[in-house]
Amino acid sequence: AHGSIGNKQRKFPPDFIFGTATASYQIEGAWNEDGKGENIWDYMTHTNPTVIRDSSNGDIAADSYHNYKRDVEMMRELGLDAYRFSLSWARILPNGLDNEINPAGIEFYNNYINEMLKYNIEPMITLYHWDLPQKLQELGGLANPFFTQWFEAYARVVFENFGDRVKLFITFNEPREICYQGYGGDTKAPILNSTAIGTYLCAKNLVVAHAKAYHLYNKEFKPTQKGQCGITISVNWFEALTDSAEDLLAAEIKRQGEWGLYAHPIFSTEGGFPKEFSERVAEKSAQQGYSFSRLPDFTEEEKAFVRGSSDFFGVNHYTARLVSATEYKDAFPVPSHPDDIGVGLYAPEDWATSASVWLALAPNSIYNALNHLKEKYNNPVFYITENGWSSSPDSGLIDDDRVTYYRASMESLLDCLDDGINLKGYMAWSLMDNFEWMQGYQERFGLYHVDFEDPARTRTPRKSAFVYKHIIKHRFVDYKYEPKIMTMTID
Ligand code: PNW
Repeated sequence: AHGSIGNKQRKFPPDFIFGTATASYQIEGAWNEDGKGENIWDYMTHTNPTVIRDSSNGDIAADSYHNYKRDVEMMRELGLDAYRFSLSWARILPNGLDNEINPAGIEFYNNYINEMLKYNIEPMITLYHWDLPQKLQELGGLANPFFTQWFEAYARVVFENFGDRVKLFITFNEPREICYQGYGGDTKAPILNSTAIGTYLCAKNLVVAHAKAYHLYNKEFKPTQKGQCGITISVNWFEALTDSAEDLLAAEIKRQGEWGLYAHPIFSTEGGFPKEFSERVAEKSAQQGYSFSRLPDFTEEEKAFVRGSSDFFGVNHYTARLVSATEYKDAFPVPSHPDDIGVGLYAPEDWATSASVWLALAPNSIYNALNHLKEKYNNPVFYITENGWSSSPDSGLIDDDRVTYYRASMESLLDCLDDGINLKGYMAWSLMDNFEWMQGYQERFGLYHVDFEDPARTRTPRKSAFVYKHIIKHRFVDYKYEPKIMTMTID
């Protein structure tokens, strides 16, 4: 269904929201200024710098703490309807708990929000994009069941201070990356490497914490503030390599184990962790000599509390894989989360590759993922809250591969809209180059290039910025459009 159907040019409806996304630790810098507390990324990069590919950190990053007006100017240049960004928990609550609120942190976000609103740019706030206050990590972080209380207390401070002007709240960014990479593995802070246990404790506490924040908003704030509160889950598309029953089941188990763990408790009608995956972990746990399943249970009360606790489904979507039941599965340590899933993955060679090993351009994968979620969870309101392409630091401003990727994404979005998927908006990752976690500054996702050698952190639009701007303005994908003189203006 790609391209225009017949002669009819496919257009985005006027109320479709286009934006870009960023995250606090990746852009803000000012890691110890004006009363901000230490978070797990500050702690990890300072105590263990070599875990980052170029031994860098987010101490300064894109220095958005001091450049926020320039950030908003870039949003205006692009003609954005919305901007998704995250709050640094430790900038607001230096020790993580609400007995001590940092007024300078509140002021910074007020300034950022007010600057956006001045130009009709709708702020979309993520409460948690991976930068947990270090004090709370020392108590176990998301593996401690009291995390749910700490998060609720933080959420209250956020709704109280910003909810009069901010109408779109996202509790968590990417539970899978938090739990699987940070608690299960060593590819995100706090690098706990507790694959068989930590991943699942985190998963359960995270969805309950999300639901607590949701219910708090719903009961105490929504009646007057009238906004929406949801969650963002990374949903890459996983499709069976062949039509064999084994491969079809493998693909379903992969989907359940990757994002179903977080989506099913919240968006399904039955609630709780996904059935086949839960049974598999319970069985393996028994074989492995545990007297309990490594995947915790929900009580019926918890299930009911979590079920339906989201006003929308935020999807971060980047790529896809083909899934096979037989290949590679014995390569994983036992017990481990990848062994619990136990499948092989392929990316066909004709999918264009980016600067990130995990990111290839898969055909129509936004549509494939959303169409699956629509069927499974009864067509909730969707936002694509991230989608983007990486290039190497020296790749310059003419980013034709990124332009190709974004145009393909736009066609996929239009397929979603044609098919009645309840998709309301799209946030490109990212507004500008930033600290790409374990990859440091070696993978760039920005529509704007950032010069990290320059103390001013000068931002310069790439070709993709002009193309995205053109799409937002004209509401369709114009393949004839070629920005010639790359001078940015505010229209
Ligand atoms: C996202 N995958 O993470 C994060 O939310 C951003 O902070 C990050 O900068 C961006 O993607 C680019 O990496 C993901 O394996 C990382 O498919 C990996 C995947 C998905 C999302």
